[in-house]
Order: sequence, then C-alpha cells, then structure tokens
Amino acid sequence: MAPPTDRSGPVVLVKLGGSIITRKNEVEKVRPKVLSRLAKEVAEVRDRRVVLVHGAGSFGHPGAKRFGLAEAPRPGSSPVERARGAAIVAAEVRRLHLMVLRELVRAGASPASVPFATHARNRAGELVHLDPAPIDASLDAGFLPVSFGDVVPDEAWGSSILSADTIALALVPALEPERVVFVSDVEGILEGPPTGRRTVVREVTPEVVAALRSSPGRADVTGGIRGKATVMLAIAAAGVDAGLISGLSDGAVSRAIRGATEYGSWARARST
Ligand code: IP8
Repeated sequence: MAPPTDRSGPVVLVKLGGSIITRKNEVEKVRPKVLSRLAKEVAEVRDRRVVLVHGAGSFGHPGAKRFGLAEAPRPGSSPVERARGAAIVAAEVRRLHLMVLRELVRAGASPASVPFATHARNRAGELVHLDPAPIDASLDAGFLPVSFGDVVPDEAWGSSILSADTIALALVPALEPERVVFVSDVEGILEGPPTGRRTVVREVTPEVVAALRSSPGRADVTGGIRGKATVMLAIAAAGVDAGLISGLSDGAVSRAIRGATEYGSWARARST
C-alpha cells in the first residue's frame, strides 16, 4: 500500500495537454503508454496535493470545430443543432476523461471527477463564473480532483468551449498553488525559424508572447501555444510560477511537480 498523501501539503496544479495524452492528428485516440506513465508519475506524488486538469485533444477539438462551439452561432442557425453538437462533443470528452480516471485508479491514486459544466458558465465564449468549491471539497476528502476542458453553458450562445487552461487559471486564486505545470508534447515554447533549428525559450515574458505566431488552420479551437503562453503570463501575474514542459521524457512531470525548473519554459511569479 502506498504511503498516504500529505493532506496539509502544498497544492500543485497540473494540466495534461490533449497533445500529450491523445494522438491529435487521429480521431479519438489516446496514447495509452504515455497516459499510463503520466498517471503513475502523478499518483506517486505524496508530499504535495495534486489538482489535475486535462485537455480534450482529438476527443474534443475536431468536434468543437465541426459544430462551431468556440464561435458565436451563425445568424439563423438552430439552437437545437448547437445543443446536439455540444452533446456529441461532451460525450466524447467524457470518454477520454473516463480513460484518464481509470489510469489514475490503476496507478494507485484516488481521483475525483469534477466536470465544470455544472459549476461554470461562459458568456460569448468567455468564462464568467467558475465555482472552485467541488475541487476544495474533494481535496479535503483526500481525493485527487480531476477536471477537463469541456462544453459548458453559455449565457449568450447556449453552450461553448471552456479550455482546461482557462480552468487552471480560474482555480489559481482559490487554490493558491505552489506552481502550475502544463504538460505537452513539445519541450516548451520554441523560438527560431519554423523550418530551421528551434530552441526552447527559458523564460516566458510579454515580449516572448507578443512574438509568437498564432497557428491558423490547426484543429485546436482554444488558442494553441500563444493562448497557453498568455494563460501562463496571467498565472505569473497572479503570483504563481507556471511552466510548460514535455511529458515525453520519463520522470519530467514528477520532477516539475516537486519544483524542478531546468526543463521547459517558465513564466515567473510576479508580485504586481
Ligand atoms: O483541450 C478544450 O479543452 P482544451 C475542450 O483544454 C473541448 O483546450 C471540448 C474542445
């Protein structure tokens, strides 16, 4: 039996990106070995309380794009059709979520599913309300809370997309985490010519983010690398370090959870 998690230990918020747990260019496919290893790395952390969120990857983004769920409804379009699209995408994302929960259970953790569709609201695609209470309650009860990018009620559009990156940012004031770790399939934020040698940007600053290109035409409906870097800066502005690391190297995630910052790109806490 694994030793119990320190229930007064600091909280670390981890986002497993859709790019690392799913095959983003295939339809609804997980990366089973990577998911299983990452679940073990998270489950083995005992000196900190992990709050996990995960992206939707190939289970959510293609459908969200197809049904236009990250955009305003087209004039004259039917709310019933949007609801149908939202239901299809929500069901697929839950299929991925169930796989994540099962891997965590298999790895010895006690995950508690926290779907923010019932505790968050958007207006015109922007988050306007998120109640962190279910995360607090499951932490207090000794669980590993797990949420995910989802389709949520939208006061203007009926329903729209809430990214796990936005969930992570919204949870920062309530959880006051020690750090936020975004786990992806890239080494960090890369700079250099798209076709030439690219290097990892060690420190994420507003200037770095301003120079990032958006990725037009990509299946990602929630802003790609530029959106993520912007969220990292916002977390840093709230006084918490935020890192983007690759989950492809063994042990990198558990080391980053414990405070190692030698890999990846980091936005450093600013007390403004
Ligand atoms: O993968 C997007 O969440 P993300 C959620 O964290 C859906 O950006 C349903 C596309």
